[in-house]
Amino acid sequence: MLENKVGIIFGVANKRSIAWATAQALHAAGARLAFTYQGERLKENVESLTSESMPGSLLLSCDVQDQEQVDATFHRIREEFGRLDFLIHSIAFAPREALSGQFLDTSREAFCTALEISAYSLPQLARSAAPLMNEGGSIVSMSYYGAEKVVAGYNVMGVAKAALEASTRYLANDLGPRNIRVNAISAGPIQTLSARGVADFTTMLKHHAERAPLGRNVDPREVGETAVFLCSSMSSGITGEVIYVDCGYNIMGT
Ligand code: NAP
Ligand code: 1JT
Repeated sequence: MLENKVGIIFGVANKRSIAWATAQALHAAGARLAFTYQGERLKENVESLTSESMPGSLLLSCDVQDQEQVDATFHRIREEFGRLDFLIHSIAFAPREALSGQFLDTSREAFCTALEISAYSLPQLARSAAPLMNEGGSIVSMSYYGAEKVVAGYNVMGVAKAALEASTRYLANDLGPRNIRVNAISAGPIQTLSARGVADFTTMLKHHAERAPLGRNVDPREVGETAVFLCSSMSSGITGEVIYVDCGYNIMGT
């Protein structure tokens, strides 16, 4: 479905990352991929993951808080690929202390950091990617239900995801005339590095599975396959949307 397409994926930290499940699905669909990781610490992880199944992938270090690294990343993409068909944004961060207790107590610093890394990075990366998407393109980011409804403990990340989802709509409007589509996937809870250490995450997973119409939690592969759909021409009429891949959890009232 994605033969002859080239794309870049931000946010593989390890094999549990949603970005990795997405990369595997995109690769299986025939796409050529570039990966970015944050700092040398994660380089080995991404190298060992890609070396077996996707040799020849382009690996680049990129911290979105450093504009020079972002510029260098897209410079390399232009050199190596000459163009881009899709971009996967699968990055988020908030200081740990902001993800427990009350949202009321969020510090200015925690708020700004969470919004900068988790939301501002979407327009930031889209701005650099768009000039490479000469034949149209697709930009996909990862959101969560806490953007829309209060989920205890999600706190400032919920506010950041609300900004990410609104950014998706404004970017879709800006980039639509260039045939670049921008969508978000709202994934159900998945046990990843980010989720690890979140108090009561296991309880949350259980509650989610019990309440969801499908009676289970989402498999990261299902998120990846939805990303393939959003990057392919099968979704050519869809932009500015938030698509729930959560086993139906979000439709429930009581
Ligand atoms: P993950 O594997 O920990 O991925 C998060 C990624 O963000 C990591 O690769 C992390 O790198 C990267 N990142 C953080 N700060 C960065 C920066 N300044 N520059 C570049 N990259 C940075 O966790 P995940 O669960 O797969 O998260 C991926 C996305 O899915 C996030 O947007 C998350 O909010 C979203 N999501 C997750 C769930 C869930 O339940 N897990 C549900 C819905 C949506 P470092 O490890 O180096 O910080
Ligand atoms: C971050 C973290 C972003 C955890 C995340 C996230 N997006 C989804 N999750 C999983 C999650 C986390 C909480 C939650 C529900 C789901 C951790 C640190 C950095 C960014 O609360 C009910 C807290």
